[in-house]
Amino acid sequence: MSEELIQKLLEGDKRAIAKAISLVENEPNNAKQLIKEIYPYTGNSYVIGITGAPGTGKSTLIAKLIPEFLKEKKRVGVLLIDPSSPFSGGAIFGNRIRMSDLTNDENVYIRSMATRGMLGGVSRATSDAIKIFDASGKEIIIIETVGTGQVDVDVFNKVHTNVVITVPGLGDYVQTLKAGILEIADIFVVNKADRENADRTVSDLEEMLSIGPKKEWKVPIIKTIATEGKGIDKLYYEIKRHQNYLMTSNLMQEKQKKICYSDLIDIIEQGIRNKVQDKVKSKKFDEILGRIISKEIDPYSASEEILNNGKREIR
Ligand SMILES: Nc1nc2c(ncn2[C@@H]2O[C@H](COP(=O)(O)OP(=O)(O)OP(=O)(O)O)[C@@H](O)[C@H]2O)c(=O)[nH]1
Ligand SMILES: [Mg+2]
Repeated sequence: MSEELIQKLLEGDKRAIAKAISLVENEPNNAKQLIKEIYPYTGNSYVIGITGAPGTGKSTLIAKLIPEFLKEKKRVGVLLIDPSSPFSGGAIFGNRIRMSDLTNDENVYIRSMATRGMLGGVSRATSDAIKIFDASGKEIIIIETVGTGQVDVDVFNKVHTNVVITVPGLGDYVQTLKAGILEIADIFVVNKADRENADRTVSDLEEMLSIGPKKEWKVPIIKTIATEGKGIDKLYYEIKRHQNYLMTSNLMQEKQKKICYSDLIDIIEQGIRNKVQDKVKSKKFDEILGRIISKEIDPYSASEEILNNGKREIR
């Protein structure tokens, strides 16, 4: 990316943001250089995760939540991480539709990221996109992800406030995610509260939360009807309250440290994985593979030979 484009990105230019995120999606190596250059300009955003099973109403809810931030003159970036799973193939389209009213607002930037076939890993791309939004001056960043464990984006390691959405009748879903979901939720939303059994879902959640270890932050459970904009004010209030809670304790620094930690580990892991790929593509690898097949060498010794650049491990 040219100096000029970086300058534009820092000024919040939508086209520059779009280019930068495309770089992250398609050319991870060039994106690396970009992130290095913009990193000093990051650190001013508040990041909110909206996680939930497909179709629970995440996009509808986000579309209703954005205006609340706009009222406060905040600039908002939204990243929709579209699952690659076949059963929610229509997600990109649905997400766009639900937010189409907002895309023309100069203070809102909405971007989907398709995870299918992405080079360099979804987790990396997500962290990089957050940095791009951050450097471009978005004070609020909202990340929509499907929390089914299918798309392995541990988004809760990248956000300040994680909102987990469920709907009435998704009891089994909540059950299966039980342990994990309790750990990662800062706020629970029971959306589609116009449906039967919403109160039952709330009390099920309450019960689950009461079993878990007591924490200083009591996870609120909010009922919403996203399609009608009901309960959005409460959700907005709780997000603010959680932000305030982090800010007024030293938890914000802890959170920041956790985010940087997982980011760094992620980058190191990706680097090692790339190195493995390089090794696999080498001629030497093919040759050693042949030797394993013909029993000339066992796979452990072979891997030692590869990792030590041809030398056997000496004991
Ligand atoms: N009855 C009812 N329907 C809702 C509510 N909120 C959203 N929906 C509907 O649920 C469907 C899915 O909504 P989305 O906002 O696309 O859900 P999502 O979680 O973003 O879906 P994916 O991105 O595909 O995972 C749409 O048809 C919405 O109109 C609600 O509170 N009540
Ligand atoms: Mg959606």
